[in-house]
Amino acid sequence: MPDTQAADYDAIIVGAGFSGLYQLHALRDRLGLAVRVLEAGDGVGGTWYWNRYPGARCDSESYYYSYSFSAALEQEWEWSERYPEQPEIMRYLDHVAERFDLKRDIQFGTRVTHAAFDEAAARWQVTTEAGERLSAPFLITAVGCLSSTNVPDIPGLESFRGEWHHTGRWPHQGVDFRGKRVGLVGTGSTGIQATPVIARDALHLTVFQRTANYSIPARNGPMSAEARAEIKRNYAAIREKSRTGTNGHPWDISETSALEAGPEERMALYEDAWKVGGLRFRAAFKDLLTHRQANETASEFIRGKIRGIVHDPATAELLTPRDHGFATKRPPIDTEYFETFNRGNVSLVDVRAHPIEAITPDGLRTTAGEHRLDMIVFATGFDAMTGPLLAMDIRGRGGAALADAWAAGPRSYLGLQVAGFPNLFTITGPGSPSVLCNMPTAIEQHVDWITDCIRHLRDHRLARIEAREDAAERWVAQVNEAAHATLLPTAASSWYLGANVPGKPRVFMPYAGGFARYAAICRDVAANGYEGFMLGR
Ligand code: N01
Repeated sequence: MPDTQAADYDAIIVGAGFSGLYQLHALRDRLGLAVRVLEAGDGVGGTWYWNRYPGARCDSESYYYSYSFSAALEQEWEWSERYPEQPEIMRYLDHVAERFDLKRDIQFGTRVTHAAFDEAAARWQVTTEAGERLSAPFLITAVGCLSSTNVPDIPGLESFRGEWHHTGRWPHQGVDFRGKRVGLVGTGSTGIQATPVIARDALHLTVFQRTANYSIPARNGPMSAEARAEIKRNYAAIREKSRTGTNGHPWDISETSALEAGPEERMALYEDAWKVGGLRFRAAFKDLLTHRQANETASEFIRGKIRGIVHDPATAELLTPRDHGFATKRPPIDTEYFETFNRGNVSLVDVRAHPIEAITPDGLRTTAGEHRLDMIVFATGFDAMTGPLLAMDIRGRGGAALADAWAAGPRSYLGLQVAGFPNLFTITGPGSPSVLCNMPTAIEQHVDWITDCIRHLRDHRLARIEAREDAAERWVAQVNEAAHATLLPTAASSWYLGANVPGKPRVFMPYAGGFARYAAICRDVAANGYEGFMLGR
């Protein structure tokens, strides 16, 4: 490591996606701090910078998958579609970065490899891959929940003669599928978005499915000028609804139980929700995520839709999820996913029944035989929530490693801080609603809380804040309790539980008690003098 003087700042932020950009604006422009953002990519965007795969589009609707902190920004930006495509979100975030003059404090192409808390100086010492050293009293991770890619460890991958890509590290110049036999591994939200788009261009697409998934039609379409104007007139109310709801989305969850509705009424409501499409299908009844039988009515409705869409009964059956309930894993939404299996150039392979054994120079071999491929796309997801944090080798008091503190799964207080790691804040960290929520809503709440907390410390001439071990202990129990009050932990292969990464501890990571309830807890904690934290000089 070069023996150079560390550059000093008031705060260092890691990541320049939705959270890092807003955190920079809040600390620099509201508190007047000297802030440095370190970003591995060559541009802003975070997860959207890396996830450029075909069909990449947001599952939250554009008008609320956006910042609310600036009314002027809300009024001037024009979303073109119901769900924004990856390039449109990139244009939006680039616009935000320019409009608030953020880029001058962002260092691109800079990956953080090490961060250690120097107790004597009460400062974080941060080291980058290039050996650069920076220091600041506060370290804020804005690294996203789904940014550490999970490429399965399949023997023989290095021998493959064709191209292969993970969707979360998609080449900037794009990929040409024309005339190619493409294999796609994975049928989560990403695989379900990519399948119809790849199938349009490829000579042949083979989808390798381990777990069949429910999916709801997105019903994407252009946003009319009238719809845009109406939204802009109502933005304050829309944001208020997002902040006071369960998932940070601006809509109500039905008050009706799926079990109390008669069969005809229930069917009619599901049909209506299917027509509207999108994630709000989940809100059709109040108990879809809390009551098994209620959940089964939604699951069975979607199974019926799959049977109705997919012509070949064997393919339809294989695409039909039976091992988990609807939305117990993060529900995908799609544009003609199931319809794509009616195309002549698409086939489906069951790698649950016949697991993948190896990648060969010419394709992929399962226990049932070899599939010859020119290209492989891994839509195999992420080492979610903890992966990006643990990749940085974070050391707290006494040199203790975050990896050791979290050896049995993540432990935090409010998903904001970890005991033993003073002045480290984790935006949308494990233990917060984060991925169960519309992300910008969750991000803004965290950034505002962190900003207010740092303001409080400065106003009171305090230098440190650290979560107490007993408070973290109680919070971990609350996170567990909230998860087990729902059906969410029942899906065996869910990344919410870390189940998709071999060897990862099975712990339900996000807080499932609802966004509004969580935000109220955070507010109360601050109002009660940062209860559960130790503050010091
Ligand atoms: O990843 P996933 P994703 N052999 O983990 C399979 C967000 N997102 O990238 O279920 C064979 O959900 C795995 O199978 P199984 C959203 O929150 C948002 O799709 O583990 N298969 C599964 O089918 C989402 O939930 C948007 O049995 C293997 C798939 O790969 C999250 O990102 C768009 C395998 C992985 O699914 C992650 O979604 C896209 C193996 N060895 C994503 N390993 C928007 O809103 C894994 N699989 C824009």
